[in-house]
Amino acid sequence: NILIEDARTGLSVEALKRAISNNLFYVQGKFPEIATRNDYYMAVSYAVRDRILKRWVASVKQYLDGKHRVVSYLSAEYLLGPHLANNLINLGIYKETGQAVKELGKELEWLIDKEIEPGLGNGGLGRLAACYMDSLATLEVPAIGYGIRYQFGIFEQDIRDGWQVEDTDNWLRRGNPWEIERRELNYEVKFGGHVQHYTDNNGKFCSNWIPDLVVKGVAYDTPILGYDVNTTNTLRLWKSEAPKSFDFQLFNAGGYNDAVRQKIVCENISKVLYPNDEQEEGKILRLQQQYFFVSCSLQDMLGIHLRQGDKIQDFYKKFVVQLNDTHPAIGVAELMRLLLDKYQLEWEEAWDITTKTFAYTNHTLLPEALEKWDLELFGRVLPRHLELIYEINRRFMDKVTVKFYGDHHKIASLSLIGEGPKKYIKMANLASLGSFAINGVAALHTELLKKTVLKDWYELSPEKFSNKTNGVTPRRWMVLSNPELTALISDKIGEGWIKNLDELRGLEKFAQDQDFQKAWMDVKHQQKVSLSKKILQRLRLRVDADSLFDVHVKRMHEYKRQVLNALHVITLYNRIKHNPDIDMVPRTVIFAGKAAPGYKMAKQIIKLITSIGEIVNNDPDVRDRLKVVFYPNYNVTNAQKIYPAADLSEQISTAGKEASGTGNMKLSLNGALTIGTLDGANVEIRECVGEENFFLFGLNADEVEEVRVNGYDPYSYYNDNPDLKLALDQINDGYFSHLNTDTFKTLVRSLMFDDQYLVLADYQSYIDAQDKVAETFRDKSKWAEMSILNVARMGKFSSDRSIKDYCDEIWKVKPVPVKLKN
Ligand code: 26Y
Repeated sequence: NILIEDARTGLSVEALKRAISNNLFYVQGKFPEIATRNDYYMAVSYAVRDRILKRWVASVKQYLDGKHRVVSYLSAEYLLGPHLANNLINLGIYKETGQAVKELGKELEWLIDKEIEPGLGNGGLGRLAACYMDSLATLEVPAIGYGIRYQFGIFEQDIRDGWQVEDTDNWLRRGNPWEIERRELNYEVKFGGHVQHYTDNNGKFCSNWIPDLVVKGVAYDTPILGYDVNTTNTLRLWKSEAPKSFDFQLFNAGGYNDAVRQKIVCENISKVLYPNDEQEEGKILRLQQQYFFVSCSLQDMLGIHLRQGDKIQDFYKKFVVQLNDTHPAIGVAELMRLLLDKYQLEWEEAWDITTKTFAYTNHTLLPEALEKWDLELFGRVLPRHLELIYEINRRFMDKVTVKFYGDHHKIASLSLIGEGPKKYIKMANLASLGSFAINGVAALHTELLKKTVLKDWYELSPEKFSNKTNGVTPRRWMVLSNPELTALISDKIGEGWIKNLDELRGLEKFAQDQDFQKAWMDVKHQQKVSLSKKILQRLRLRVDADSLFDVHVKRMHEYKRQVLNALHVITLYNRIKHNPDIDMVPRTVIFAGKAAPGYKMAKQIIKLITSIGEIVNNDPDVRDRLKVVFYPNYNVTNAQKIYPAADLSEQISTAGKEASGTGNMKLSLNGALTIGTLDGANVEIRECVGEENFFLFGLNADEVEEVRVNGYDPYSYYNDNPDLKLALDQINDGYFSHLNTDTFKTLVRSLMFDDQYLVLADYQSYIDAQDKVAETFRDKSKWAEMSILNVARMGKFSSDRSIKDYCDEIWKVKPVPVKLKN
């Protein structure tokens, strides 16, 4: 018995080796002589999955049989990153597997690099969902993540002639060993059509939704294993298909072509991730995607609940549903529909259950990112939900009108329906009304939410509001991506920090230790050499690993102010041109990030950066003092290579615009010092690491507001600052674009005459802070000390801490340890 168990799921090198060989032969029908790199990758992954599966089964049994509350995380995006290495770390068999693969004549790293990452998200919000799934499992909290199995994730970015070009992300092309297709687990989702109303035999009002399209959602499960625990939660992603019965009907009626067309319409729903981040588009397909996955997920939860023989009324005791922004907010109306129309509850009871089920996280203050649906369009896709939203709103407005009698402005602002030339549905209001808890993602963000976007909701229900500052998982963002730093830290303070990040504090006492400083900077240097090699390979550009690695990586967006950084680069360049022998700290400025394909300005900013790079990198006067890199296709895989090599982390958004940021945390945890504004979680990072270890600059959120109120005039900053004027004139006159003055025309105009994000207002302050960075970097020992202290004090920013806060204060759930029975 024990022997069999061992052969299949044992963790020794021997057992792993046999498992990999067995997989290669019995699953893939390959033998070493003909097996490809991908075959080996698959074999290792299946061997690892076998070991996760028994933990998964144990977890599911333990908490779906029991009386534990389960956290249900609803998110349209999961930016997971590659699975193999992460699972090896969480299982604790990285070394053993490396050895096993070696004995089979291959290199584990070579296989790990073969994995195509699932890029089922845009940026911060999607990556946060992935970090939270890791922490939920690690903290042994029963949880299920629900989302969409996009056939194409976030596009791949290539740079041609300095411009971004997009390519489709066919991430499933070599198969996906981490998911299990569950054909038997599927639900029907209705779209369009109309609603019939009638009174049944008991005199009860009933509604019958007759759709004009029915889609089937099929579950694909991916196990999410925690670190150093047995707990393995489920990420359940829905794929859309045509229901068999439906095309059959059409087919019988002689409509073969219609049936085929219908099939394509159905499959289109989960076809592709929308690549917009923080820019609402209002596309019908996107609404269909949202409703599709939310409906499948709620049907699934209700099924699980009722199968356990519990009363429908107790649904909220079994599941607490977290809404990752408003993208799944339609769930409020959908749960109402299911409770009313399917389970025949009365309105009050259904509303009571619904509002005890949902909690809502807001991730943005940008007005252009707030979801609104044209009411007419909405009614065409979801006629029954439109009725329900009207009724929810009617009852709500009745109360509000009494409470705020005469305050028409407030009443209009609270309404779920916006009026104007066209009526629209406000998803943030639906989410706020339908949830028992509302949170922002950093202290400043939550305060601003209460004062601006959700002000009226805060005044109506202050008890619903709380802050939950974001965090990141140290497993992926330190242990996996920076094994050298991990070893150095563990050597000093043991391995406890990996699960209890506050223990990093133990590093403080070594901050001035010369030997430790040297070892610390050696690790950093080694990482910079590695990244330099990648840059050479990818871009045929040589960079100096001794230079200051100045890193600005995130989605391209005007509010994130990559342009401000570009202006600094030009300023440094001009200093060299003005004084060719100038003694300055050599820098490598590294940018990376995708622009939404329809976001013209963001694309122009990429072109600006690559154009500056072309001039700077090829100017013999510059020598090795300045290099500009635009690293293409920023994704989780590339981020894991970039963060460890960073000396300086650029977090320079206009104050009040970045809800939290999480790249700021990842870079800092890898030893980079931050240059940043008082925005998002930067405020808290600075508080933790100490103001003396943070390069602060720029206006704060209040001052930004004040400047705007007093009438901001960017042109005067341009006129009054010769360095700034020179830089902008050069861009404008085609200095970086072969004298072509059209290339950056819109960009320069926007900066000089509009400058929504106050780039010009913060320019000088930024330059001064950068000069201070350079001066500090000259003192290697000082820099090392700051970097060590910085890491030592970052414990708060573990996603374990965030998840604990959610568990204690919102979800009211406790860990349920999973034991393996043999
Ligand atoms: C409505 C649609 C176009 C849309 C799609 C994606 C709107 C927003 C998004 C994504 C938003 C996002 O990623 N927000 C980021 O969330 C992070 C996690 O909380 C924050 O750290 C970050 O500041 C915020 O910009």
